[in-house]
Amino acid sequence: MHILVTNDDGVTAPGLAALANALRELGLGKVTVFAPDHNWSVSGHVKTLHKPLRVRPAHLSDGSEALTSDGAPSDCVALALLGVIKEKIDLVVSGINPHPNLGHDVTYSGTVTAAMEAVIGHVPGIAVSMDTNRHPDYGPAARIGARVAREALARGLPPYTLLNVNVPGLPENEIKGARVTRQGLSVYRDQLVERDDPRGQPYFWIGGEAPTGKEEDGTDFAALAAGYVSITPLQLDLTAHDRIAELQNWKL
Ligand SMILES: [Mn+2]
Repeated sequence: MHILVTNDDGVTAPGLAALANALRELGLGKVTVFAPDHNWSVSGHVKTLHKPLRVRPAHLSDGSEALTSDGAPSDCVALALLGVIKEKIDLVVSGINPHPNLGHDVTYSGTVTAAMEAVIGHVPGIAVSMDTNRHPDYGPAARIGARVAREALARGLPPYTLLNVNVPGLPENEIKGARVTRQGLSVYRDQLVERDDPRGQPYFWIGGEAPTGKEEDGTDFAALAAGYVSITPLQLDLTAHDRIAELQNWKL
């Protein structure tokens, strides 16, 4: 098996090295790391079509070898699957992001959209995030991510389906287990900051408090709040299927 590891925090981020090492330690097969050359957090699902992309060798925070590019996380995955990496790729794992990706975060997240790009390329994708504000050690999330990867390789994933894994910020012996969840509802607390630049022209900055979420039963938010790993199967079909019949009655 051949696993591609990427992230959205850049090739030198410690969560990337932790994830790659945990996957290697599990002995699932060859692990190749190809990640952006700078931080693309909250960059969304990017496809760079209007400028060339460069690929060059790089090193992870632990000194091990990787590839990097000036493209987005999803560009790195696309480049790899399109042939920059010659060997067939069986699984893409993205992370470990140092902050959770829950609820509506998923389309903003470079970590999750890298896994989305994998499934567009017909390769299973897994995104792994954890709450390092509460617990800075990537070890538990790395080992959990590797175990999810092992299961995904053994059992396969349906087409166009990815797994969004979030690990609570707790020591490993305090994590209660894993729950399979649905996407919850994010509560963003963004506030507009308006200032003047040095030439007196106004600029705007999206500020405000960190987002929270509704901890309804069965959701990713509830699992994490209760000390469980959250594993949400996501699909790229965003259709609101139960609204189709109603819309068909509109006078269009
Ligand atoms: Mn990030």
